[in-house]
Amino acid sequence: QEYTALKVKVTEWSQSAAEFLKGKIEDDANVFFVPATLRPETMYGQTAVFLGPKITYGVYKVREKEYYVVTKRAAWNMAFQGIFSSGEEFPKSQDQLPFVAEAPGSTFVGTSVSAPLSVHETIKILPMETVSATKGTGVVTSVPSDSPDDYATMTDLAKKADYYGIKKEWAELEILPVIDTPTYGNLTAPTLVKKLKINSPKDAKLAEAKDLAYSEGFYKGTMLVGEFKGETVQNAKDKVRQSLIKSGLAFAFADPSGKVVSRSG
Ligand code: ZZB
Repeated sequence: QEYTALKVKVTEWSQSAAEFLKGKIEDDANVFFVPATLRPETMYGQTAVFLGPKITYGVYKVREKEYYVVTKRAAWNMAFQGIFSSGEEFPKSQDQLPFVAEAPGSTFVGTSVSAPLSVHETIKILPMETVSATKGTGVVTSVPSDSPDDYATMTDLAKKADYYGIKKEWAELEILPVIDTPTYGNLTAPTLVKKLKINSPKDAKLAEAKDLAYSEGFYKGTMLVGEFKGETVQNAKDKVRQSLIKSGLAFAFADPSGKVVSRSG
């Protein structure tokens, strides 16, 4: 599975993350959460970055004063793809990774980050219970306009903010239309979630909603924002990806053990 790995930069740590990282990285270092996405053309609509609250994330040193936060499994895959310039190029074991520290996702919740292309200047790290530890990087960028899972999770987070230990407004950023489609309009995910009467992030119908959103968006979608506004998603997808990679805001990342089925991505 070939993903686009996006460099989402930390602008302000949550209190628990700041305490945890104290003395472990330089004060002037750049730290990035790195979500893996199959939908680079939707990055304009990012409203949060999700971590599994109970999943363990590592902080890895990429080069001088630059760190990535991902699962150990993803760091191991990155090492073999030559993404780290520090550490062993072909590590023989996981202890040769350029590892600095590790903590559960919950430690980072509330951290402010700046996500490439997002219309929102900064967004928050938020918890998502359905993140898979064994897919991509374990970091997921939230695009509630076009991802039914993300819309269902954002809705739930806003509804039960106290329970999740977050501020309600962190989960209530404006949802901007990114892609227009003939069947579901310009907010595909909210439309599908309502149509299929999905009311929980764990609803089994989300799998169907995701399949419908993927194919409608890819085969029939048109860009409503950004550099390739007016173009079909089929045309714009790779252009957005290449533009992000060229500007150093993203890189190609393969997940060798991911599903092999092609998903129009
Ligand atoms: C942004 C985005 C925007 C995504 C969208 C989807 C959609 P798949 O299809 O099952 O292979 N993702 C990535 N890693 C994880 C993880 N560890 N746990 C849970 N979800 C994860 O999954 C690929 C998509 O699932 C990725 O693309 C990512 O969300 C999420 F508008 O990135 B996507 C209709 C989907 N729309």
